Amino acid sequence: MLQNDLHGIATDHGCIGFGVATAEPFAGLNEEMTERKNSGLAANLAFTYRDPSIASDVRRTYPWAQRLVALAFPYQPEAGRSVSDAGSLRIARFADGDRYAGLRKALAAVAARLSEAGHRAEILSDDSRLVDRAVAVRAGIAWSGKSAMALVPGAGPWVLLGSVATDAILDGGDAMQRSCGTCIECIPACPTGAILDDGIIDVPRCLAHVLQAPGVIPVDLREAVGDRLYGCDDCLTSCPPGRRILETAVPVPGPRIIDILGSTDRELLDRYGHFYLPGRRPRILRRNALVAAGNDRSAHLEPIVIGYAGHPDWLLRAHAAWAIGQFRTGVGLRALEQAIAEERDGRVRVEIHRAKERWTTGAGLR
Ligand code: B12
Ligand code: SF4
Ligand code: SF4
Repeated sequence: MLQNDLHGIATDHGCIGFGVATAEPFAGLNEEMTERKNSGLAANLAFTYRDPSIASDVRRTYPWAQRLVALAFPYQPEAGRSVSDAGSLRIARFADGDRYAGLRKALAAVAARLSEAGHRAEILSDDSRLVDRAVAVRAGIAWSGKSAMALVPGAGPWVLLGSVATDAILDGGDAMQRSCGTCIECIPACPTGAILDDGIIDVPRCLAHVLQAPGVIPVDLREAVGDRLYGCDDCLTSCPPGRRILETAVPVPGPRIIDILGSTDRELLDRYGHFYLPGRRPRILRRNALVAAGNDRSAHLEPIVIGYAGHPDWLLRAHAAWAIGQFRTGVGLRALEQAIAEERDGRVRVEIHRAKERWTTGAGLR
């Protein structure tokens, strides 16, 4: 039977979750997303938020859709555990390599089997036209965690999601009835307090967003950025249903801050071109690494950070000024004084003045 074949294909391709959801619109989701957008909770996210009326109703894209075959693909323990070491950076595990590759293959194999049986089949995963977690929960393969993560028994939050829209009338299960119960571990684990309520994330404060958004990183979030280069896993690592699988993952050292700051754009794109980088420009990686350098404060980083005070890109000069202020050394103070004498960009001047204030308001030299 087709349904069993599809399940078998998904399992053979390493999926931990397989389920079928109806293709009805997700009641109330368009309004919910529009409300989050209007209240600022969704920051200025594009993706699904570009048009929530589409993302909440797959038939706006594929009017023939009857079912969504939902898959959950685990990426632990293969992705390893991040380690925090002086002078180095952490990358969220879903982004350290192409973790979607296995899921894409599984979705393609499911779609191929549906086509072979004479049905229409279109793959949707991390696509602006569908909210993947809503599909996974409706298909009965995940429950919705307080962290907003879709949690799958056996892997917790360490799964990537996708589905195949089809006109085949497959049997659907019920939405998963599990819940987080009394657990609240992800809420205090979030470094910026971005988890507001059951499944509601204050996106402007979520570091996964902050580190991929263009422009200036808000000053009040820079210390919370810590040693992150891209993404944030704290609400995943703190989540008990994912702990057992994470314990079997081996520690993976991250890149050195000095290497990121010392690499050319070409080298950064070769290594990290699979990240979401606005405009495909690696400047946000340098920006993030400057903030991490200011948090790290290892002495060997100060000269390269000071070098960035003269960078042609205003965004990098601005974050370099903040980072220099974090080192609080005499060399740094002199670098800021020289920078303010030459700086014409108002956005950078504000940062330099703020960094210099550290000395005049009593923070003093280290
Ligand atoms: C935009 C986006 C982000 C944004 C905003 C995330 C957010 N929580 O709102 C940012 C950049 C911050 C982000 C971060 C991350 N993301 Co992201 N992201 C997306 C994206 C592209 C769209 C999500 C979206 O539109 N959500 C809208 C909100 C409203 O829905 P939701 O919370 O996702 O789903 C629930 C609601 O829809 C609810 N629902 C359904 N109907 C209704 C009706 C009503 C009335 C209500 C109230 C609710 C409701 O049910 C769903 C399940 O609980 C999806 C891919 C996709 N196309 O779906 C990936 C996705 C959600 N991200 C993913 C990942 C891995 C991450 C990170 C872990 C990455 C990292 N390590 O840095 C973090 C986790 C942060 C977090 N705690 O959520 C995975 C999540 C896998 C999983 N197991 O849940 C997805 C599904 C990508 C994928 N295909 O695998 N992400
Ligand atoms: S990804 Fe990080 S910042 Fe965002 S909600 Fe989870 S713990 Fe908080
Ligand atoms: S940490 Fe606890 S409350 Fe948060 S998502 Fe995981 S199980 Fe749910």
